[in-house]
Amino acid sequence: MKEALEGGLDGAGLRVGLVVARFNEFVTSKLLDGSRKALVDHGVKNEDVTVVMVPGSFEIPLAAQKMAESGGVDAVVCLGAVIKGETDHYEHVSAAASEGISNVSLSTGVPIGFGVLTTENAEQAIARAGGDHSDTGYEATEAAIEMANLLRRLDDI
Ligand code: INI
Repeated sequence: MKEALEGGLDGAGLRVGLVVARFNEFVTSKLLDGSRKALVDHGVKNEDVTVVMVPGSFEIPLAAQKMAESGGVDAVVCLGAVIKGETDHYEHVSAAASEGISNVSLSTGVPIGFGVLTTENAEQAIARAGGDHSDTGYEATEAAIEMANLLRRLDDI
């Protein structure tokens, strides 16, 4: 059996697009901080990063699709925070975001890091945005880098 292929986390030369929701900005700004840290840690150059802001998580898929279709990015990272306590259409917004983002990735072939938090309350969201639980912005960005590298390797098999 051949060795398993993995993408790895070398971001040198990768062009990355970030789509960030302004809704719940007190969380999404922290997700963006985590994402930027991952990009720096893994060698993605500042000039290779394009950031776009959208009103809320519902709007993320369309902006991600446009970016992915542009041919100008190797990977996209989507960052948003859908907090249950604050809306009765939580299910609709979170489903539209997650299904939409997944569909964009599959239909365009561009890897997308999924950094949209869906939580019961603001405390949980903060904890997962670089607080004491996890750093979803950082992790979603690493996933996007790894998948972009893996797809390049899969072109050669
Ligand atoms: N958008 C979010 O990103 N998070 C939320 O928690 C949220 N809530 O609570 O409603 C939210 N709503 C806005 C939505 O994403 C759209 O921007 C809006 O419906 C306009 O299309």
